[in-house]
Amino acid sequence: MSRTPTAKARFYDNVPGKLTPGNTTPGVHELHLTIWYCKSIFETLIIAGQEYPFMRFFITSGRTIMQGRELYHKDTPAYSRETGRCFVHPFDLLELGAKEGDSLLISTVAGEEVFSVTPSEDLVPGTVFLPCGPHANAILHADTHGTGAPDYKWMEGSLALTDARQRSGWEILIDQGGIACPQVPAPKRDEGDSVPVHDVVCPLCGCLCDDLVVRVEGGVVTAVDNACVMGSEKFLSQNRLISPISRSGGSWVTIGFREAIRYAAEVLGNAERPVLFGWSGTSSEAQCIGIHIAEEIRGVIDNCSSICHGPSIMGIQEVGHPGCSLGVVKNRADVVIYWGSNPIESHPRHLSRYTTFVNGRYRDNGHLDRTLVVVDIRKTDTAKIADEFIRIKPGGDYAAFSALRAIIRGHADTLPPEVAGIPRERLVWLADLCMNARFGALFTGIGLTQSPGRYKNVRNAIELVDELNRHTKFVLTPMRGHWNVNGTNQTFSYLTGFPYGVDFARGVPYYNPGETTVIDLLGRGEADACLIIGADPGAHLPGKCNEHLARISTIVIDPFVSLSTAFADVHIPVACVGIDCEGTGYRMDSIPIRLRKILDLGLPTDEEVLLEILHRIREVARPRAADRAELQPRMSAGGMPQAVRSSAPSV
Ligand SMILES: Nc1nc2c(c(=O)[nH]1)N[C@H]1C(S)=C(S)[C@@H](COP(=O)(O)OP(=O)(O)OC[C@H]3O[C@@H](n4cnc5c(=O)[nH]c(N)nc54)[C@H](O)[C@@H]3O)O[C@H]1N2
Ligand SMILES: Nc1nc2c(c(=O)[nH]1)N[C@H]1C(S)=C(S)[C@@H](COP(=O)(O)OP(=O)(O)OC[C@H]3O[C@@H](n4cnc5c(=O)[nH]c(N)nc54)[C@H](O)[C@@H]3O)O[C@H]1N2
Ligand code: SF4
Ligand SMILES: [Mo]
Repeated sequence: MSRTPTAKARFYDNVPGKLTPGNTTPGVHELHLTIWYCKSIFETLIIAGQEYPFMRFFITSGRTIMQGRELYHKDTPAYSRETGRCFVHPFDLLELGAKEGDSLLISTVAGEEVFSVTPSEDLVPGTVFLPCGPHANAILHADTHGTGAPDYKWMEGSLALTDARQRSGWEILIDQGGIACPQVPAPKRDEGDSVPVHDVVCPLCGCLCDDLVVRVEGGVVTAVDNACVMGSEKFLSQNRLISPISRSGGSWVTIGFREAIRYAAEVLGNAERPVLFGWSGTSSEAQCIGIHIAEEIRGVIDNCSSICHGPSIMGIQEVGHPGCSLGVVKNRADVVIYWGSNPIESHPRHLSRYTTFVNGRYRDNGHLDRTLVVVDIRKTDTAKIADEFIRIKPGGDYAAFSALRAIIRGHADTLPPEVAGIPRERLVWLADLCMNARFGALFTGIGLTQSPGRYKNVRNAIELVDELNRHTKFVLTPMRGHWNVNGTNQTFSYLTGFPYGVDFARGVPYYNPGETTVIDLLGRGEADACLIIGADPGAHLPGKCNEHLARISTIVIDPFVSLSTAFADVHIPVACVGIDCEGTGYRMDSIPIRLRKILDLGLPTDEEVLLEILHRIREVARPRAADRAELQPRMSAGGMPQAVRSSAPSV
C-alpha cells in the first residue's frame, strides 16, 4: 500500500483545533474544543509527481445490520466487504470525483486503509461513517483519555481516491503480526429427525430475546424462527473448531485439550502482568471463575464494558441510575427516546419486543400510543421510522442535555438560538414532550460513551432524567451491547467491588479506568500475557493493541474462529453458551435469564476449561504466588463458589 507521510504531515499541520491523541483530556471541557465539523476542506495531495485531490473529514464508526449478520463469519469475504465500506455524502463524492464502489484511501494519525465507497445521504457532508471492524480500527489510535474507551466515534482524517487494493480483515491482522486463518472442519451431521425447540434464548445482544424456535436436525441447527438476522446467524454459523489448535511457525497444528489447558495455565501462572479480557460472550458462572483466576495470578481482569458502556457505569457511579425493567417500559411508556443509539441495526427486536411496536398493559394501541424520538448525528434506519428525528452535532450531547435541563427549570430564554446544532424551538418542543409524558423512557447508546464528554454525557443525561422526575415518571436504560455484558458488571461488582478493569497486582482489587483497562494496558505495551474469552479484539481493538497482542503470549477461548485467533498461541474451542451448553446471562435491564442447551457437540464448556486452568495454576504456580504473598497481605475476592474450592474435574 502506498504510504504518504509528507502529505499526511502537511494535512495535519493545517487542521485547526485538531483533536490528536495528545491534546484532549476527559470531561466537559472537551466540548469546548473547536468542533471541526461539516466543513470539508479540499486540498491536493502529490504522490510520485501525480496530483490527487483529497479532503479532510470527521470520521465516525458504528454498527450496520450487515456487519452484525457477519459477526459469526468473520473469516469470510462477506465480512471484510462490509467492514471495508465507507459511507460518504454524495456532495463529498462529487468533490472527490468518486462514485459508488470506488476505492478511497482514508488516512488518520494512526495509519491509512483502503475503503470502498457507499454513497449515503444520511450523513452531513464532511462526515464519513465506517462499519465497526478491523478496517476502521486499523486507522484508530489507542488513546482513551483516561476513560478506557477509545475514540471509536471521533476520528479525523483525509480521504483521497486510490488505485490501491482493499485488504481483507485477515490481511490486516497478518500485517499487525498475526498468522493465517486456520482450517475449519466441515460439521459432522448425524442421522436424526428434525426437532423444533421452543422458548430458546438468543445469545447475541442485550435484548436476550427468549421466544426463539430453533430447529435441530442431525446435531446441526437448520432453522431459527423469531430471531433477527444477527441472532439467526449465530445459531446457523458452522465456523466452529472442534479441537484446540496451536501456532507452529506460520501455521496451525491440532493439539489435545489437556495440553492446551496446561499451556494456558503455565503462560498465565508465569506472567508478570497478565490480562484476562472479554467475558461478555460467556456465562456469569464462567465469569466468576475468571475472577478467581485473576486473583490467583494477581492479574488484571477486564470486560468489554471498558470499551463500550463503561463510561455509562462511571456516570451511574457519580449520580445513580433511575432505571426499570423492559417490561415496565412495554406496559407504560408513552414517550420513547433513543439517544446515540441505533437499535434497528444493533438491537433489531428492541422496538418490537419492549418499547414501541408492541402493545402494553396500559398501551393498547402499540406505537399509536407512543411517541418515538431519535437523537443522532446521522439519519439512521431508526431515525427514519421515528416520529421525530433530531440531528445533533457530534460531541454536542452534553450541551444539549444541559439546555434541556435549563428549559425544564424555566430558563429557556437564556439559551442561544441553537445548541449543538439543534434549534432552540426543537429543544423546547422536546422538553415539553418529556415533561408531559405519562411515562418516559430514555435509551442511551454508545454515541454518548464513545464521543467527547464520555461519562459526563451519561451523567448529564441521568441528571436530566432526575429533573424530569420532578414533573413525571422518567427512566434511563443504557443499550447494553452483548447478551451478557451486563452480567460482567454484576459478577465483577459482586466479587471484587468494581464493575470492570480490576487489577489484582497488589493482592487486593484495584480499579482505575484508563489505567487498568484493556486498551490502555495493551496500548502502553504493559501486558505480557493475555487470555481472551468471549470477545474478539482482533476485530474490535485499535491496531496498536493488536500489534502488542501479537508480540505476547495470547490464549483464546472461543467456540468460533474469531479474528483474534490470528494472534493466538493456542485457541481452545468450547461449547457455545445458549447453543451447546447452559449458562446465565443478564439482560440490558439487569434481569438474569437462564440460557438453554439445544444440542451437544461434545465440547467442554467455558466453565470446565477455566476451572481446569485455575486448578492447574494453583498446582503449578502456588509456590510462586506464596512467595509473593509473603511480601504483601492478600484479600479474597468475595465469596468463592463451592465448585472453585473443590478440586476441578478433568476435561
Ligand atoms: N449489527 C450489530 N449489532 C450489534 C453489535 C454489532 O457488532 N453489530 N454489537 C453490540 C454491541 S457490543 C453494542 S455496544 C451495541 C451498540 O449499539 P449502538 O449504541 O446502537 O451502537 P453504534 O451503532 O455504534 O452507535 C450508535 C449511534 O451513535 C451515533 N453517534 C455517533 N456519534 C455521536 C454523538 O456524538 N452523539 C450522538 N447523539 N450520537 C452519536 C451513531 O451515528 C450511531 O447511529 O450494539 C450491539 N449490537
Ligand atoms: N471501530 C469500532 N470498533 C468498535 C466499536 C465501534 O463502535 N467502532 N465498538 C466497540 C464495542 S462497543 C465493543 S463491545 C466491541 C465488540 O466487542 P467484541 O467482544 O470483540 O465483539 P464480538 O465480535 O461479538 O466478540 C464476541 C466473541 O465471543 C465469542 N463467543 C460467542 N459465544 C461464546 C461462548 O459461549 N463462549 C466463549 N468463550 N466465547 C463466545 C464469539 O465467537 C466472538 O469471538 O467492539 C468495539 N470496537
Ligand atoms: S434482537 Fe438481539 S437478542 Fe433478539 S434475536 Fe436479535 S440479536 Fe438476538
Ligand atoms: Mo459494545
